[in-house]
Amino acid sequence: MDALEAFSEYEAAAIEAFRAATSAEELESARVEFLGQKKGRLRDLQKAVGKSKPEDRPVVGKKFNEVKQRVGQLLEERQAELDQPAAALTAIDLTLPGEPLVLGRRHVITQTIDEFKELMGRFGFTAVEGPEIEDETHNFVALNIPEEHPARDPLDNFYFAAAEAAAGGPVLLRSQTSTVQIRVMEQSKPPIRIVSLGRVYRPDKIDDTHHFMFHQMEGLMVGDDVTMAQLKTVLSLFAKSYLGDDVEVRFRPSFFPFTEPSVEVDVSWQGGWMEIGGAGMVDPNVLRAVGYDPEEVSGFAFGLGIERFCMRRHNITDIRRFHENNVRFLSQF
Ligand code: FA5
Repeated sequence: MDALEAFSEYEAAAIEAFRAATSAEELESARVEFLGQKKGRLRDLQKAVGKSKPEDRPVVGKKFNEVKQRVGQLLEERQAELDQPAAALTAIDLTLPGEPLVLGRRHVITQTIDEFKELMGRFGFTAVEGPEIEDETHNFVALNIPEEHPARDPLDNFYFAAAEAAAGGPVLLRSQTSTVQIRVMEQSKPPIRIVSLGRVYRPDKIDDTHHFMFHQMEGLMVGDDVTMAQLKTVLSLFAKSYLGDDVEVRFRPSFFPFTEPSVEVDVSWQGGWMEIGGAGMVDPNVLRAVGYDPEEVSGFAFGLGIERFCMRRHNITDIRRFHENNVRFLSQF
């Protein structure tokens, strides 16, 4: 085989080997084989040039340089291809729309809670927290709810039978945020102006406006001369601030063991009224239970249904929507 024939065979083999290389490592070993300086095919070709007839040598030498250069260039091209693989580029269709980035958001009830805290903060009420698992003292006894009262019926509450022995008495999921009134008054002296927002639990039958787990905002103001007129003003202003100036607020005489007198609060909705909470003047028995003197201080308290307010504001007609985790529903708020 003469030198020129060896050149073309070398070039063809190099093309084949470069093409077959699919990684940087494979291409590197092909480079060593075809373009390595110390050993490999190039050295053999060089020897072939040396062995050619002296009169042919200039032509053969020129061809050798040409083929060496071409193979060097082919190597570079393949290197560039492997750096940015053509296969991967065709596998991605750049004209397809991208995957949308869905951002999470706070639940509408959480948003409502934050807004309530903000509004009540402007009236001078500080937000405090209380536990969701309670004893009977805070959920009933200190709130003037006697043993035989129907609100204490085991069927109307979620009691933890198993925890009773360890806790040294009955333990239940709180059925109202009024528990926090007691906890705050036990720990501090008047004047008091707090709100407490959180979950409460009752085995109520679920319908459009009732759930077994819902949220309340409790409010408590105690001081030298706190009056029913102040209570009605705060609640009316709060309802109008959150629901709009055109909302009507109605107070109906009612009864709660821990307030006297007591009212139920309704707001106008869809041509009728929606009950949104209970309220009243803190009962002297409750003040006494926490060591206050009812001759010295008076107070008002209220408990509002947060879901009910939120439904009224956003025209949500079914309380179950809050718990279904339907992204299309939740992403509206
Ligand atoms: C109470 O829970 C009293 N603790 C309120 C109170 C506080 C009165 C302080 C006086 C002083 P009531 O059971 O009515 O009251 O509940 C208050 C509000 O919670 C209701 O008006 C309603 O808006 C809401 N609510 C009651 N039950 C449910 C339920 N199952 N699902 C959703 N919201 C409810």
